[in-house]
Amino acid sequence: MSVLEKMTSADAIALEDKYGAHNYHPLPVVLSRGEGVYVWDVEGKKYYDFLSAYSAVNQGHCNPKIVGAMMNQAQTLTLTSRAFYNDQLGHYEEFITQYFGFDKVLPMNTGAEAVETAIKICRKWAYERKGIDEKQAKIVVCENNFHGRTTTIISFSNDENARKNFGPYTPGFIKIAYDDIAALEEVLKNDKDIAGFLVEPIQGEAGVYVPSEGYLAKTKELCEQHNVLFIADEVQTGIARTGKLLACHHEDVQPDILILGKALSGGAYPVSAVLANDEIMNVIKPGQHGSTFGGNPVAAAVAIAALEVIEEEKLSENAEKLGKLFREKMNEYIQTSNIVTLVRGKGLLNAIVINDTEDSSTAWDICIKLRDNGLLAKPTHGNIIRFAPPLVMNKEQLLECVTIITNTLKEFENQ
Ligand code: IF1
Repeated sequence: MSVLEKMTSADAIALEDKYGAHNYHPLPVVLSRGEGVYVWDVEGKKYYDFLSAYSAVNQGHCNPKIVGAMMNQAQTLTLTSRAFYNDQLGHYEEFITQYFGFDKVLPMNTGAEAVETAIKICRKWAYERKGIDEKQAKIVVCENNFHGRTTTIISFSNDENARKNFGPYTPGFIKIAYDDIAALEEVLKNDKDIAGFLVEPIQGEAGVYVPSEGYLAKTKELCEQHNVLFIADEVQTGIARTGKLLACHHEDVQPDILILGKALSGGAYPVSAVLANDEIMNVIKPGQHGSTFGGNPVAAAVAIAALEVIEEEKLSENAEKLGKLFREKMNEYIQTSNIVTLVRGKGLLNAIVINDTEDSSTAWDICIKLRDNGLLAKPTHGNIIRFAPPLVMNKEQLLECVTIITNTLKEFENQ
């Protein structure tokens, strides 16, 4: 194809199919531009983005303040490695620790790296502060968790597709049912080697499962009683997505270890972070953990801008308000629907359950139709469709999206 010919969606898909690993099955749409709540495909068709890159683009596509901070730093100093200091990192560390209320931050790049970092810190704290015997520390996790794709993380996944034939698996994890306080209490009472409890405040990938009111507060309390670290994975639920700065804040819970990613950069750059207080974070000494890009000057500048946007544009409040409106409108529709059984979520992290079997293609077919009608979303597992627009959406845009969604669903009624 000559460089003068404009690439079509089909060309782009064919190139990825031929030269790219087949580790995804994307919805057939090829995006070339994003701005705020909108994205455009290579043919120029405009869509509402109702996935936000899995809640990484909370501040809207190509947010001017975030991109401006990135461009400014990128033409000044991009990477020094941590072999030397740089003039952005200390300022960022002070900013983010005060923003979330912790003594220290360990800067990383991806969510999975931050989860791995939290696991390492928790284990080291268990041996050097709690006094658990070396190599005996265990971390409690929940059934149907999603914390990333590294070998250790998929070792404690129960999603066969995510873990099959990637063994041998990392030991030291105990799985319990999500939203089951008694199950956690049972483990903590009977096993002296528990170092931490790693939990998503809302299980995103599993299908946006919101735990019972009080679950986070009660499990945090149990962890305190048993000297176990409460580790909140807010990679997807954090940064205003659920209507509070952190999903833990709905129950006034301050985690012992906080994991952030995705919207920490507004989707402009890979930035993740692990936050904790000194008595936990100070178990890490020089040379014991790190990464080439962790804490780089561009990440520092981008993350400050991304967090400032959350505050300046009151995106937590907007997510809370529009999320309630979304669920209210969807519930009105569901009263008369035979294709949707329920809507659930918090803030602007929501999902609908399609009235069909898990292995049916109905949810996928609905997302294809939503695409044709100008809105992009994707099923999570089987018959569940996640809806997560950028938090900069306004009421008129949300109501237009509700109309697109309900009109599309009506095409599948009584089929
Ligand atoms: C994929 C899922 C969402 C996460 C939580 C850690 C990570 C994620 C709670 C790791 C990442 C992404 C990964 C991406 C799709 C997306 C996802 F479907 F995989 F599960 F959002 F629900 N903790 N989630 O949600 O962060 O290393 O990706 O930066 O792998 O397909 P990461």
